[in-house]
Amino acid sequence: MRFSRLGAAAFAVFALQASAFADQLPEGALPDAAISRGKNNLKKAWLARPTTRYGHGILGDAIEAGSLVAVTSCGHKMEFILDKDLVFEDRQARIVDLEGDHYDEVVVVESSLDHGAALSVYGPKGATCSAAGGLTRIARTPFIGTRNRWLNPAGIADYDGDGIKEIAIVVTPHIGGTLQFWALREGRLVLKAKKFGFSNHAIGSREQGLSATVDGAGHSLLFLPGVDRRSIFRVKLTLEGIKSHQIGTLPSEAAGQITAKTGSGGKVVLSVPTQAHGVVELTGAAN
Ligand SMILES: [Ca+2]
Ligand SMILES: [Ca+2]
Repeated sequence: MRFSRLGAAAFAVFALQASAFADQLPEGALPDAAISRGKNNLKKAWLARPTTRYGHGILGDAIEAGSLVAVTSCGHKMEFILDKDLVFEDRQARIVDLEGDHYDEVVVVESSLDHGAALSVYGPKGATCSAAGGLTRIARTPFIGTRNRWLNPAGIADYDGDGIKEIAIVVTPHIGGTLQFWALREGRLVLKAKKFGFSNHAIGSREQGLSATVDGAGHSLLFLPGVDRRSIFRVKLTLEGIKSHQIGTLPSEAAGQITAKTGSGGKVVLSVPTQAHGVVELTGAAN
C-alpha cells in the first residue's frame, strides 16, 4: 500500500494497489501478487502458494493463494498456510496498524470454497521480531454465505475520527454491492455501518483500486463508484451511519486505480481511469 502526502493541507491518499510490480516477486508468490510494505514490526507481506482449488476466477484468473507470508522488521519470515477449504481471494496482503499501537496487522480477503468471501486480519503471534510465534488469524468477519460471492476492500483509514482505522469493503460488487465499515476492537472485527449501492470492481479484472481515500480534518473521506461504476460518490462515516453524496458521472465505467489530490479552494480532485474515455477528472468537496 502507498501513503502519499500532498500539499499544505496534508491530505493523504491511500491507494490499495501498491507500486508493487517494481519488486521482483519472491519464489512461491501468487503470480500477480502485490507486495505490501510496513513501517512497524512487519517489513513486508505477500500472498503465496498459488492454487486452483476454488475455480472462481473473479480477479482475472482462477489462481488464488493458499498462504500468507510476512517478514518481520528484523528479517525473519513467517507463513500462514490455509486449510484446503479456504483460499486468499486477493492480490495483496495489506500491512496496516489498525489501532495505532505501533504493531502491524495484515488485512486480506479470505474465501471459503463453500461459503464465499470474508475479510480477515492477521498478525504476528508472540515475539514480534523473532517470528518464533508465527502468524495468527486475529479476526475474521462472517463469510458472505454462498460460494462464489466476493468482496473487495475499498480503503483503510480512520473514517469517523475516533482514532481507530476502519476497513471499508464492498460486499458483492458485481451484483449490487454493499459498502461496509469494519473496525478491529478487542480482537474482534465489528461492523460499524453499511449501505447498499456501490461497486469497486469489474468482474474478471485484476484492478482492485476503484476507490480513493482522502485524509481530511479529523476524519477521512472515501470516494468510490456507485453500482453502475459511472456515478462517483463521496462517502463519510458518521455516528448516524454512512452519508454519501454523488459528485459526478463518468462518460464510461471506472476501470483503473482512482487517485485523489487537493485542488483549488481545498477541493478534492479525483483522477479516474475509464473504460473508453481515458482518465477523467472529477472535483468534490473535502468535507
Ligand atoms: Ca496494531
Ligand atoms: Ca475510526
